[in-house]
Amino acid sequence: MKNQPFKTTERYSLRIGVLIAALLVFDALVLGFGIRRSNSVKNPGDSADVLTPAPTVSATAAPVPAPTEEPINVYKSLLNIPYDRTGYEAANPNDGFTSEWVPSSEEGAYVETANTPETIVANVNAAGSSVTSAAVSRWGIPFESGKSYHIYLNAASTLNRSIQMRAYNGDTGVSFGSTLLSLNSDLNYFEWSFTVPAGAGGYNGVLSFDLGNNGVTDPHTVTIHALRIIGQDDNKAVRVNQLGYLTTEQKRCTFIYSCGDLFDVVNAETNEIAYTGAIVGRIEDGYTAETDYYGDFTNLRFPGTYFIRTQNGLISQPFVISSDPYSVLQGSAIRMLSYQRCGQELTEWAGALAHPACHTGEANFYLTDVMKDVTGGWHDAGDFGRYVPTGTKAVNDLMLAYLTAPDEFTDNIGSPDSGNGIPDILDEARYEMEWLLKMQLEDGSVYCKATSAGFPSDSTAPENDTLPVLLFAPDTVSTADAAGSFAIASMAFREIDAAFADRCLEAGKNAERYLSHHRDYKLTINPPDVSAGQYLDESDADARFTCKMALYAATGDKHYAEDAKEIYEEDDSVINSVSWKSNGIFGAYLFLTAPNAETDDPEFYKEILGRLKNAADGMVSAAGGSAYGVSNIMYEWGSNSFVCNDGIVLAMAYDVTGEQTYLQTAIEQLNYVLGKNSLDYCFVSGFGTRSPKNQHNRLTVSKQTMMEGALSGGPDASREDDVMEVMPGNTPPAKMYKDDYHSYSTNEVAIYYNSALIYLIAAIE
Ligand code: 9MR
Ligand code: 9MR
Ligand code: ZN
Repeated sequence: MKNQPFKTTERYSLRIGVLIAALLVFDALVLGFGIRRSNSVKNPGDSADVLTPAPTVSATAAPVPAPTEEPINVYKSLLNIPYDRTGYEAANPNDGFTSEWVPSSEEGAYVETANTPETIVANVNAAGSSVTSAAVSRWGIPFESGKSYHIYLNAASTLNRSIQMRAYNGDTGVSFGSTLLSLNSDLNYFEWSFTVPAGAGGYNGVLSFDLGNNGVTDPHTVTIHALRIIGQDDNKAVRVNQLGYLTTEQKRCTFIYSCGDLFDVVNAETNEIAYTGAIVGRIEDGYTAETDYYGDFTNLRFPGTYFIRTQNGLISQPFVISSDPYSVLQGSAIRMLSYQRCGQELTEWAGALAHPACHTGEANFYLTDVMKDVTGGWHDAGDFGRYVPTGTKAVNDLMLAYLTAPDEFTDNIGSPDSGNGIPDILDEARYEMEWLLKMQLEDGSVYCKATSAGFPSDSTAPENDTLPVLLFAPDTVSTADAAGSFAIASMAFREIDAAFADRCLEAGKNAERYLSHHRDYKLTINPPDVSAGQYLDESDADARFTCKMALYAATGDKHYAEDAKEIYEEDDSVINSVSWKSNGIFGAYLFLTAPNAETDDPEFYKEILGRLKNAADGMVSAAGGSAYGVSNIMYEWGSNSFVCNDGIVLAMAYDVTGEQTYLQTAIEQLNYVLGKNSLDYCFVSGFGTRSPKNQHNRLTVSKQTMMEGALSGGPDASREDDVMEVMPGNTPPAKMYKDDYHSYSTNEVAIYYNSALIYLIAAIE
């Protein structure tokens, strides 16, 4: 006998023992390779016509298959989890397959199971007194009132017998129907449908195979193979990146409760099953209050549009597998910054968001007579403020993204400067840099922000905002932040515009000189009569460190690196993360990628490399403990930006070390914001199947339209606006989000949220 189990000519002579042996052989053969199903293997849920020669059961008995029929539809699904699980297993001791098909015995019966994800193997050792004395059943299947369900399976028994298949409500016991299957030692195909009566359904449905005494009492083995329960096609219990996955990289989905023993990746166009994997890794996730599982389909590398469907029929949003799933998003995310431009007319390119130039007058240095032109730059977020700590973070993300992956950026994203021969990402960065240069004083210091004294009403259009723009006092935080950006700009623009690069470098050196004469931390905060936004950064050490490292990278002048070393030796926590608050990792990365750093100071180089790896390792381990592979555990204001910022750190660690785990974990961070999260939400407006439409942004509210490509702040458990105040008391942290423009603590847009997303995409693609 050949070890090809599913050949037509042999199908009726195939004995169960051989089948199992063959499955194991095939398992071993495919382990480590993706399984692409042949065209002849159809998804039973959608292509019942190709399931010939299915010996279908009517209510009572299985018809005998006609001998002329095509190959029996034995589902060739196999346990296949061939991915590198390093880094996940350590943090997740529950990883691994647990069958949810459990045996039960009473009235003298005794049944045991030995299941794999694709096959239920039940040894009926004692049959008891009736057919229901022994059973293998699955609880917790959503069988909803009025809906029809279709069961597909192959089954066999070592002794000829009939078994009973039965569906019922596990809470009330109300039956939805039953059918008998006549089994023999051949693996035969069956299908059965039932409809849940009105009012009888529920989420704790049960499908049971009754294996007790039905005339046969000798010990025997019943095998149920390739079982699928279809009929939940509107029940989204599987979370995916709604944009899609890169062909060559890790691909994972999360199941928000127990959805069966296996999942299929279904081709959305042909309805064929392209891949089958096991559902593994049960985890109690405190942030979502879910019991989650995950699936891995990394080895499916055929481009296409797919969705996930589990053994119990629960599905995901559609997604693509492609070598280029994020480039449209990338362009749109950059264009979002163009929409945020202040002091410039937004012309036709901006569509419904077009508006005359705003905030064009001179700004007044608060409580003085000084007037200054600081027009330009981006509106920070949903307000019109322009803040140095966040403007610098945003522009750094853009310039570093460009420096890391210059070839990825085009000049045709449809932003105002497209087609000028310069990559649009640099045009956008320059718009902010020109503003930042205006924010600098002669002594090198930098005003901390240009805002009105309070926020205008939510529906104020930018061009109609008449509140005077005020400048607030320079401080060391903003000066150090700006110095870093000036130095980075001198590198990013070097080849495109050397004169501009020189201007930026001079500004950076000037700011750095100011800082060396002002060594004490100083932060400007809102005076009592000012209620504008503010960014309360409690330390300037990270910014000072990064400014020195950026100048070192830009000039090669060793004394900057020596200064940075001094700052680091005084407080090594400067290397920690990237955000508007803390940007030491930018400094570390600039040092580690500077041409001579390793030879200039090998010891220090090692030290800094170790710090960066430490930070990234912490994120990898946190991600391993998350059902969504997400490292962030702070569901606070701007949480989606924390996720992207972690992705940046991981991507930088990958860039410097080449360690795959860092890249994989970075990808998981992107997956999270694009839909693989508990809310089944792609947090970028205009992308994915479910995404925000009512973001907090005065521009979109005033124009009564939406803006594409903007990342929402995301869940914030601290209830910091009226909408969140009234969220139900038991809402878990990761679900504290609402697509409501009044929810500025969860649904506001911001330049530094988007920029982090832009960097992350650039680093991954
Ligand atoms: O629109 C403002 C937003 O940009 C800020 O993030 C937020 C917190 O500073 O404040 C928003 O403005 C609100 C103000 O603080 C209180 N009145 C309602 C305003 C918006 O609805
Ligand atoms: O991101 C800021 C958050 O950490 C603060 O808790 C919040 C309240 O002050 O302000 C956030 O920043 C907002 C800023 O004040 C004004 N522009 C929009 C910012 C993002 O919502
Ligand atoms: Zn403006």
